[in-house]
Amino acid sequence: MTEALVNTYTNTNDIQLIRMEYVDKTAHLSTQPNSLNELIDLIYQAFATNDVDIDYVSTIMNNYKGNMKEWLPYMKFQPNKYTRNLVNGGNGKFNLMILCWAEGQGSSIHDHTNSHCFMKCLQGSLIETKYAWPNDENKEEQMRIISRTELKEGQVTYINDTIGLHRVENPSHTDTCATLHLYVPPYSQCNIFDERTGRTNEAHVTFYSKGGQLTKNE
Ligand code: 2CO
Ligand code: FE2
Repeated sequence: MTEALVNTYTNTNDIQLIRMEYVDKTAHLSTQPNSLNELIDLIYQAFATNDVDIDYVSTIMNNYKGNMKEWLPYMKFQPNKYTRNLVNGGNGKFNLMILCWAEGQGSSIHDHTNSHCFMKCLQGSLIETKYAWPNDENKEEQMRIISRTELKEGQVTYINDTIGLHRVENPSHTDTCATLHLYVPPYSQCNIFDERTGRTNEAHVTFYSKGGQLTKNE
């Protein structure tokens, strides 16, 4: 599954051929990262070209187990809002980050600014609610839920704007949650939506820390 397939090729044989090419492009790469650094190396190699092989990236995110010691520099919880902590800026091609959700914290309903979004639950569990895009921006309507899924420890999910919008929440009142997110390409602005009306607003997304160092929330 690659982005480049969508519009350029319409003939089934072409699609088959191109798909094989993409399989070849990642075929030499390991699918088993044994550390966070190995995962980062593989992501860099997977994005050596501008193609995004969604299956391959999901596989390595899924196979990465890691441990708390590797995540600790990025595990920073705040009482008022979930925090976004940059692990690696991917030379401008991607952003890998750890999001820390304190008890009961959640996001607004949002899009991903035409980026690919991979998300893995490292610790705890999350609820992901997917929504359809509002039909008519002039008509105020309750937003339609497409699915509501629990993302358990170790699991990976993927979303982009074609699939829809989502809200992510830590439903637990006793446990925190940490997730690993990969956005390709990186983005600093997204749209947030009001569930009851579908009304939208632009939001700037910020990092609470970068490389383990607190930022002043740019
Ligand atoms: N997209 C949200 C963010 O980057 C988190 S929800 O998972 O994609 O803040
Ligand atoms: Fe998101």
